Amino acid sequence: MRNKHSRQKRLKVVILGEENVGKTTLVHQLSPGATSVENTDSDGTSVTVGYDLGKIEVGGYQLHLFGTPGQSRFKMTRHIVSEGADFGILLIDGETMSSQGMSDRAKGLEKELIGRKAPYLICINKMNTSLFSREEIQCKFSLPVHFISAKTGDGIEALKKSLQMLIEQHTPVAVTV
Ligand SMILES: Nc1nc2c(ncn2[C@@H]2O[C@H](COP(=O)(O)OP(=O)(O)O)[C@@H](O)[C@H]2O)c(=O)[nH]1
Ligand SMILES: [Mg+2]
Repeated sequence: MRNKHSRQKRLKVVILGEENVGKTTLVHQLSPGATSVENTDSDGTSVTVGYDLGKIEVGGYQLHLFGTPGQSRFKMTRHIVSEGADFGILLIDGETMSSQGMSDRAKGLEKELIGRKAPYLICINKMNTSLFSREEIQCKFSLPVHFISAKTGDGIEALKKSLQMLIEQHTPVAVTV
């Protein structure tokens, strides 16, 4: 049986974002042994229809990472996969960002994290191929954002440190009685 202490150290982190922003790539970059439930579309592209599942250790916490499907038609699956999330990562595509910043769909996903009371980080992916500067992107957001490339691994170590800080801010220290 797991004790109180070990239960507190296991945390569920969900990764939300529209399709094609790089959620699956991020889970596999963070957790090289990750696995994904995917389908291959008629044009040969892989689409997450279930979830991506990875596991990493950050600052003594065991994080179970769940990448969610982005398409509206998989909303129900996303809700099931996100159930009980302790923390979240909202992933945004830094390549296709519009002048308004976050799309309405991304804002909807952010509301889902807020509704679940899951503290979250906003990550801008594909910075290796984005035509926008960090300053141009940051000024579209009210919160500080993280810049990464899930593909090349740029910014991933900094992301892990920020996750650790977020967790430490929101996770009570285990008390042994
Ligand atoms: N240029 C670039 N492409 C990326 C990056 N991360 C992911 N991709 C590509 O974006 C596409 C969608 O990635 P995927 O992880 O399947 O997105 P998901 O639908 O959000 O799970 C794939 O072709 C990835 O190779 C990145 O950091 N830079
Ligand atoms: Mg995916």
